[in-house]
Amino acid sequence: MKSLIIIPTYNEKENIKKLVNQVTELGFHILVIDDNSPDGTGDILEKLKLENEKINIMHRERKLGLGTAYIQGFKWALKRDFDYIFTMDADFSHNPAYLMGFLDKLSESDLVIGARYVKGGGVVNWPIQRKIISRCGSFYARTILCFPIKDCTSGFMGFRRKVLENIDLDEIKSEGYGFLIEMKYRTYRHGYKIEQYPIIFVDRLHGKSKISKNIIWEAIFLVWKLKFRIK
Ligand SMILES: Nc1nc2c(ncn2[C@@H]2O[C@H](COP(=O)(O)OP(=O)(O)OP(=O)(O)O)[C@@H](O)[C@H]2O)c(=O)[nH]1
Ligand SMILES: [Mg+2]
Repeated sequence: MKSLIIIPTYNEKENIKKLVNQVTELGFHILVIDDNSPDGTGDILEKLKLENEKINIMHRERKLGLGTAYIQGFKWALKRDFDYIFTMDADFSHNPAYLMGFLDKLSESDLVIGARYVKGGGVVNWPIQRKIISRCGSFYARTILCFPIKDCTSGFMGFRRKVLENIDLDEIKSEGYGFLIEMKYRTYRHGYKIEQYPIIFVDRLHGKSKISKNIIWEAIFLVWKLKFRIK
């Protein structure tokens, strides 16, 4: 069984080397999708790749967003022989140590979600406002879409290949949090088995957050679109 970890990056020079080393040492292949980071993340990756054959890099011309990065990454993985495909942030909010547990759960489920808002999960170092927005966002999406997912905006996920083969990736146009909700909802509507795996999410120690207010608004409207469009 072969697994690929897809990691989108934009200005992650403080994190990328350590992260890539930790993930590949666990035996995983990695695809980093870098949007021409002005801080030179792409160059650091090219150097690392010379010594590590598990590293793959996709360079994009400019900052094109998390959603399109993942869609391109999924398509790249499906052209190759990967059985399990994971999504993960580069900023160590998603601890690579959980990947083995995800993999274990994927033997009996189709999607594993690293979930903060289940028993055993949690968030460390976020200000109270951010905690409230995130929890309310998940509650809002779960209620409107009537689906039993506790952490709808988690970006730490593991998919069985067949899920990505059967979701129409070209139909997905959402970004940021909207994209993360949409992937979970489409997987659920297809009837796939979803496992919520408790994780402790730690706020980034290095580098800056790239999320914007627009992305929160987009997610608020998207939930209604998904409710009426996806049967
Ligand atoms: N390729 C690419 N990667 C991106 C883009 N925007 C964000 N990322 C990466 O996506 C991941 C998540 O972005 P973050 O800024 O950490 O977003 P977040 O985790 O919601 O916000 P923080 O909690 O503040 O870190 C990180 O690995 C970023 O480097 C983008 O436009 N293109
Ligand atoms: Mg982050």
